[in-house]
Amino acid sequence: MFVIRWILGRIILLLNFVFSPKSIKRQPEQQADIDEQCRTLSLYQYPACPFCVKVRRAMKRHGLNITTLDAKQEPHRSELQNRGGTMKVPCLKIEQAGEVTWMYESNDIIAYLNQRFG
Ligand SMILES: N[C@@H](CCC(=O)N[C@@H](CS)C(=O)NCC(=O)O)C(=O)O
Repeated sequence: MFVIRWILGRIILLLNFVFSPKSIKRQPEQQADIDEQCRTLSLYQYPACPFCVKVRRAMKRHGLNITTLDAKQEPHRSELQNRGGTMKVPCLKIEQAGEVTWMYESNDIIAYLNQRFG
């Protein structure tokens, strides 16, 4: 089972690499503004998880430089479990006006990114 999942994961990463979406091109000052906003976001994810790949592709399309954290590694694993509340990826951590929101579900995360940066 582990081997099959590992092979499937490599296939997903290969397809994602070959068919990588193009990033939107912005004026440097616009991109700098987006980059500043993205400093308050972090994506807890697994590299080969298909739901995480879907979110990372949306980030690439929108040209979002959001920090990605491997939720299999510490301290990210414990942070996600203890502060987010569930050990599930992808999860977008949103820090805004002193409040932290942990957004789960790839479709919800993509809808949020589309609405905020689309
Ligand atoms: N419906 C969720 C599915 C997410 C999901 O099933 N993620 C798996 C990894 S692919 C997970 O976090 N499983 C729990 C674990 O690995 O501990 C979404 O679209 O985000």
